[in-house]
Amino acid sequence: MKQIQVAVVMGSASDAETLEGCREVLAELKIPFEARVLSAHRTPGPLEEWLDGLPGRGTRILIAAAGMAAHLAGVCAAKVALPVIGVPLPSGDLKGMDALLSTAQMPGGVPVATMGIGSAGAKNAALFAARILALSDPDLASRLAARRERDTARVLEAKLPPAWGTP
Ligand code: RP5
Repeated sequence: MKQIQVAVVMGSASDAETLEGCREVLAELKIPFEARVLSAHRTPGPLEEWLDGLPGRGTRILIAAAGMAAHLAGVCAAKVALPVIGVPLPSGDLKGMDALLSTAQMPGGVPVATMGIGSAGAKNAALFAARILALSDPDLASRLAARRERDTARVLEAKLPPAWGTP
């Protein structure tokens, strides 16, 4: 069976677009991952089955992303003893504030590391997972350091429109 280091679960296929930055970072850093659509509310049985199989496949970190009354990350943290990173998504009338509170306000004893709402949170979830994995993987640590250097250079080399004058 394929070994995966990071498992990504989202509550709906409609979440995939917001999670694109997460996928890109995991792929760029060559972190083996798999992604599934499973919902704490709509598919609780299949979610539990999938979670049961993760530790046996080498999974070390779980990223769980959902919108609205987002219980997905919390349910994952309740069921498996892996670090769970939660990403609240901006679907529905409350634009992610509902998901942020549902994901972050966990009862003591069941930790979820909650990122910001939406695409920035999704990207950061993958980078946070990479930082944890890099603690015990020097090759990944080098790839991560190279990515940080590229990100730094991009900011420093960015040009403002001429109306702002030259520094
Ligand atoms: C949540 O409900 C999902 O994570 C999604 O963000 C939101 C809406 O889902 P769909 O109605 O688009 O399937 O459970």
